[in-house]
Amino acid sequence: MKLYDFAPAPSPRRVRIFLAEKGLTIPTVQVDLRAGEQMRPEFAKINPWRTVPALELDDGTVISEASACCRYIEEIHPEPALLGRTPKEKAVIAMWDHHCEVEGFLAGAEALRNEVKGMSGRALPGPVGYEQIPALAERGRARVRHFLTELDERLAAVPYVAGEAFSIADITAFVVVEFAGWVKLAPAEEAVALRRWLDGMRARPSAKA
Ligand SMILES: N[C@@H](CCC(=O)N[C@@H](CS)C(=O)NCC(=O)O)C(=O)O
Repeated sequence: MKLYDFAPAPSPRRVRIFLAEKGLTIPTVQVDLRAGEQMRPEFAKINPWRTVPALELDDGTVISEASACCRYIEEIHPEPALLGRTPKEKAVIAMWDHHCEVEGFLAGAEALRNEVKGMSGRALPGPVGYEQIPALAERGRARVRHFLTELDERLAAVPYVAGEAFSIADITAFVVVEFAGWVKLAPAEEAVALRRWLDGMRARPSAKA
């Protein structure tokens, strides 16, 4: 098994943190997104969606999408359980993880990719070169602000994003909060619960992944 990765990018970081929480180390292949290596025909053969992470199994199967990579890893290394154990836990964790991905991560990507000059003609990842829409950058920023407020409210009520136990939803939310810094958005001073949780996340050894 090997991971197609790009160290500075947030999506593969979700998988790296997940692996670290499992105590696993696997070989990685760096795909330099800044140099456009994801667009090379060699990589297109591995992942036609031209994104990282992509997990290549020993039989040649390639699993793209960070959440799917994590699902596979959980299935083959169930401990510690990060996707839940009971039907209820699994569904609640999946709900929060998906919410953090769609309302947090994709909002951040919307802000960044529609704003940064270097991403002109790259407003969405993938093989199609979509142009930037500046209004979407504004909307993305508003969505990230809302997400951070909502996350603070959630973490004022429960210790971890999906409830009582650490899970993949914390990993996704953590990557989102750090990614928000790329568009100069951070938890507000008064977001005490979010800041406390963030300190805990940063103190975990997996945060270095
Ligand atoms: N939904 C995908 C998103 C992957 C994604 O957007 N990856 C970015 C890096 S964070 C990428 O590969 N970008 C390539 C590009 O911008 O051309 C996942 O969760 O894996």
